[in-house]
Amino acid sequence: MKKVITYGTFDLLHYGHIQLLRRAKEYGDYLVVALSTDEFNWNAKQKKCYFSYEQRKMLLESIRYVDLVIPEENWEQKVSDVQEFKIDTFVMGNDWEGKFDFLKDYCDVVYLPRTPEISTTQIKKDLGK
Ligand code: C2G
Repeated sequence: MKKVITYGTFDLLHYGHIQLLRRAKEYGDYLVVALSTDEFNWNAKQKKCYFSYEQRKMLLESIRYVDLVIPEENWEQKVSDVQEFKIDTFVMGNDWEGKFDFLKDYCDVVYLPRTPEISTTQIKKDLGK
């Protein structure tokens, strides 16, 4: 069984996220999503999520491409995640191009083109109008 992992906040889940998850799943049979906790989002990414971790986790678990959701609590857990879950391929959107190449010692690393024109920031801006 080929296993894939990806990481993210996935707040205000939108079709760009779904496109990423759909393409990530094409690299294997089992997709693990490491979902940023509320604390990690705030402390490490200065992101204040609209939906809580539990709400974002429930949303992700309802997506057909997703097989398991685990918490992302820090920047350092990726190597141990890849080893613990016997991951074959790590996938991220290409806004992270090159940032996780250190994982190439442990698994394949794939950066996929982001879905243009949609982002949580854009949604919030448009709704604020
Ligand atoms: N994404 C995308 N197209 C968009 C928006 C997002 O392909 N229009 C992808 C991102 O590239 C990322 C994933 O969807 O691979 C999740 O996006 P975010 O929730 O914004 O993730 P981020 O905050 O970048 O967290 O350790 C890694 C971090 O946790 C990634």
